[in-house]
Amino acid sequence: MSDNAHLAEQLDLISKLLELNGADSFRASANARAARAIEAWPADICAVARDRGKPALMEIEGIGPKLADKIIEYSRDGRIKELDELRAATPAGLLDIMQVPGLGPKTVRMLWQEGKVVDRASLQRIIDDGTILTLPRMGAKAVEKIKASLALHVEAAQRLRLGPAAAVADRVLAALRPIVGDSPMAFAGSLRRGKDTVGDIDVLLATDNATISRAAHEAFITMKGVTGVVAGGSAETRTSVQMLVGFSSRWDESDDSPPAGEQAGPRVQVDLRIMPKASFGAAIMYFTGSKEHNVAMRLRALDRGLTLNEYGLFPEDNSTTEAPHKRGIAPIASDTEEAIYNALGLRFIPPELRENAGELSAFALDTPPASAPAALVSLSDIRADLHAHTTASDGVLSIVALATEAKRRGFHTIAVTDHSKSSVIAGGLSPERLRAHIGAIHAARGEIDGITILAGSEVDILSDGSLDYDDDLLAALDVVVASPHAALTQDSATATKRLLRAIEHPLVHILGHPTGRLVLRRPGLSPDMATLVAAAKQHAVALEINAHWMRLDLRDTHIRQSVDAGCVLAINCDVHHPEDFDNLKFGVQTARRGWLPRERCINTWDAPKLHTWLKAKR
Ligand code: DGT
Ligand code: CA
Ligand code: CA
Ligand code: ZN
Repeated sequence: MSDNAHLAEQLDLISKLLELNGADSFRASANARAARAIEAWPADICAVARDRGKPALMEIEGIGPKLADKIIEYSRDGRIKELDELRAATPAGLLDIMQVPGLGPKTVRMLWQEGKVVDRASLQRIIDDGTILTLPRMGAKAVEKIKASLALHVEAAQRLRLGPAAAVADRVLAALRPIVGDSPMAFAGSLRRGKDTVGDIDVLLATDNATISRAAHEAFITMKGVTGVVAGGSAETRTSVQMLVGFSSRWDESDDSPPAGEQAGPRVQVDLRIMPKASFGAAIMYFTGSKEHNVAMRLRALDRGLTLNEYGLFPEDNSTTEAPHKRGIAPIASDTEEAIYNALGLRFIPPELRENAGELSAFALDTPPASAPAALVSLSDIRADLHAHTTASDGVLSIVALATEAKRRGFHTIAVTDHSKSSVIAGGLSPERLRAHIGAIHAARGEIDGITILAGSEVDILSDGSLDYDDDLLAALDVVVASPHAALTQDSATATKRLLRAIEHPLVHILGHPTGRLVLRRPGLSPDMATLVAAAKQHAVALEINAHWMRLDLRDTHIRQSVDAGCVLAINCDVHHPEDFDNLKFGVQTARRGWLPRERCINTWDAPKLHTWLKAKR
């Protein structure tokens, strides 16, 4: 973390603690304002303090004499005494509660003063016994929100988002690959199923070679980033370690490369299981899960007089003492998942579908081809991205650089959709700037060929469902993505009306990240999905699956509802940075979890079909 970011964080905390302790609000907001100024300051603020002193600091908008003194103190001592004192004067449990999103200092102060809350346990107590409802401003709805935030906060401490988890798994496989040669190795569990969060990472290695097995075990527990070996399990075939997540991202509050020698930051457990080569298929099937899918599979085997476990599918077995593989009984199928599914009368079931949500009957071999599910969307099917930002708003790429990157990735179409005027922090465009931007997009078409650059906008859906630009301006765009960004705590009925209005707007093509949720951070809107998907179908609006692992919005269950209702969907990367295109795989996995067929995903269509679909609304 840069000094500016760290200092800004400290001042923000001072502001919050002042408010929590009932200091006058002017003092609190002066600290918060300074924090924002410092965060946005393009150069090292401590260098300004050291080299040019107090007068130079006070020239910065938002920094007065008292704040300038604090900055000087920080640049000299690396700390601020006022913060130490405030911390000492505040119950530690309240500092913890303030970390919960949605619980601001004002609310926490009231809970403390009026409800005698001092930590999470006492907060939970007054929620459980209902006394919280007797406190000022604590109606049933407000309490529901606090409950949801608390649950999310607890979950966030125990689970990891898909993107960082996949990066850890890739690092683990890369570390082991040179040691295990061409032995089969893969990750399994919820990560392979593409769930939006994972509890731990399961890695499987198949080898019959004791030397490789020992070396892999040794390399695994000494990998870079390992902070501890978890006890338990027979060491050679099952090992668990704690590993630093160490993943840098513009979304994560934590900077991940901890200073040398310091082992800070979030961790995740990684399990390594080493299996005999002959049972790799059975093992990866078992450890991919889900548990519910496994149970259903085992019952299907039993129905056929067979036994299924992580070593294989075995003939009828009446022994209660020892598993069949231990008694030298040969499996019917074990080396590949496909062989096992086939032996149980099933076609191969993609991992993303293994949730015991109808996949066994849908993939039965005796299902007539006409009623078998259509081919699911896959990564290589995606040929277009319809939601991307440039330097005109909050992206880092120019129009041409964005198009060049999209072309390099094999896309035939890229839509430039910068933010609209109400997204002030994201640099949203005024109508005049958007008109000029459309001109710039048209001009960029002359600078690169082999890809279609569409002029678009990610237009804000305001809290009442109206859009952030006039219709005549929207009509000048090739593509309109309408997204909610503010007022994301609206109640369900209001949110439904709001989003419905955007869907019914004749110039809107795509409903962008429809709920605005952030995984493990913010619940977002909870509209009535049945109403929305019916309207989206009727008005031919594509619902977006935002592929960023922080969003994955729509989520899997919503996607399935949309698919069942006959909607088309879009999978978009919401690119701000060139690497954001890499998130596409998470969007596709989420789409597959929602059973999205290829032809119902507009990003898979060829250029003429996609462009015709877009023009139908112009
Ligand atoms: P997670 O880690 O909480 O995100 O979820 P999973 O699905 O990765 O679960 P995990 O890591 O506990 O176990 C990996 C897989 O191993 C799981 O998906 C299915 C299988 N498995 C684990 N425990 C059991 C069990 O008690 N019964 C059955 N049938 N399968 C299990
Ligand atoms: Ca797992
Ligand atoms: Ca596990
Ligand atoms: Zn957006």
